[in-house]
Amino acid sequence: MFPIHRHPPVAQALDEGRPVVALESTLLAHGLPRPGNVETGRELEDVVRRHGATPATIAVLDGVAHIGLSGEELRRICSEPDLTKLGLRDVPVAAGLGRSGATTVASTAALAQSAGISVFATGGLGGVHRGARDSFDESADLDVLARTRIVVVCAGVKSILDIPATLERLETLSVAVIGFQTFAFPGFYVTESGCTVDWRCETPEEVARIFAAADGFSAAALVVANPLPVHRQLDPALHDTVLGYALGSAVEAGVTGRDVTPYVLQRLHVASNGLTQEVNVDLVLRNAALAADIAVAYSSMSG
Ligand code: PSU
Ligand code: MN
Repeated sequence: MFPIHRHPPVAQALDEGRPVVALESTLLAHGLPRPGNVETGRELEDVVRRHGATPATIAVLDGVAHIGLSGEELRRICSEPDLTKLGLRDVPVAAGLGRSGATTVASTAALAQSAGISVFATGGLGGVHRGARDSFDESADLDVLARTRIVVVCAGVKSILDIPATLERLETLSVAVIGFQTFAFPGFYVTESGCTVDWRCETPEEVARIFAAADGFSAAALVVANPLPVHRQLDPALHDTVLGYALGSAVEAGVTGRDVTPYVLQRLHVASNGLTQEVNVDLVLRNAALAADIAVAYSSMSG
């Protein structure tokens, strides 16, 4: 049997039908530099609590999938050397071998759903990489979202990707994408990606109603795109400059597979003197707050 452990406060909240928000660990372990990532992990959990929900940071420790982490376990995920990045296909392998790792959007969403959690916050989804026509590099996030019933709050998809192609794939996969108070699809570090979405909604209650309406009909995720306000985005000109450099340096270094995204994010943090990191933390915290509001609205509807 697949080994899964529910952190006691999370188990209690789920059993009592109280709102819970899943948080992923790859963005902490592989997307943000150490040692500040631990602080971000704690802040994410705090913001979810302040908005009335119970946080469940998800990771695999010594072969056991953890739904919610203790303070010590969170520290471990943020500091263990050479911690593995676990996509969905890697999770049973790590479980069978007794290994540890951080979970991506794909594996976190799947684990959250299996634990009965309905709302999940991340930074930016994975998607179709630039040059995917040759490399075939498309994040497993997309395929898993097509068959995982969960609300995912994000600031769009990471701007290192081919954003129009990613939106096309989400349409093909029948994953609904809704702008939160906007029709402009966000560009992760920047408020607008230049792409638009077909639907917008204005309140957490509306998101909860949409998710509830899909019950028994759609098995796919509902993606809620929550842009940064303009005054908090990364300067778009700086964004384009550092992104060009970071993508070029990944090609030069010959990075492939699951290392691409962490490598490019790390190059961005260095090239921008830490500005991309600050913006990344800011947007994830905002997504966690909105996710908690949605979880509260959804649980008061279903309860
Ligand atoms: N959001 C962030 N930072 C990240 C990620 C999301 O703000 O590092 C991670 C997520 O875990 C996502 C992963 O699933 O990047 C995508 O990796 P890949 O492109 O290899 O599928
Ligand atoms: Mn990939």
